[in-house]
Amino acid sequence: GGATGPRAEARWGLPGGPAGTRLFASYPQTKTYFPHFDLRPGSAHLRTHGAKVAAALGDAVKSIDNIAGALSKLSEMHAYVLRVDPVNFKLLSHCLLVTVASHFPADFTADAHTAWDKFLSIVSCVLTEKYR
Ligand code: ZNH
Repeated sequence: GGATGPRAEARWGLPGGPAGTRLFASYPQTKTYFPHFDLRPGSAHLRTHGAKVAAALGDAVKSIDNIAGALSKLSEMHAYVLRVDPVNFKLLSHCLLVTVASHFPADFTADAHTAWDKFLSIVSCVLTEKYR
């Protein structure tokens, strides 16, 4: 991507915490995966976990030609241990997109939108492919 495509955000630090806050506020059913977390906006759990998710997305960007390889451990974990319903990946991707757009409104061009959408679709595919 361009000015605010996935590559740029990986450098600046993706706002993973705020995306999680949006996820749990807009789609409360997703909270059932985190009964052991304090999910109030800005909580330490949200910030720590958001940073982990953002770091994984950064790894995916660094291995943009082999995202499946970069995320294979996480793919197994989400399929076999966490058992997250694949539907939720669409919801999180949407929240990530909205978060990036609202943090970087001027840079969120149609091209940046397209790049993010494509990138998050690939990541979601990789993280859910072991279910099948
Ligand atoms: Zn997830 C975890 C990433 C989506 C749920 N994840 C996780 C981690 C990471 C991630 C990195 C950490 C790991 C370790 O620690 O080793 N994710 C991710 C990504 C994505 C995701 C990149 C996309 C984009 N997840 C998701 C969803 C859900 C989830 C959608 C639901 C809703 N995860 C989860 C859980 C966990 C995780 C539950 C665990 C947590 C704890 O800590 O406990």
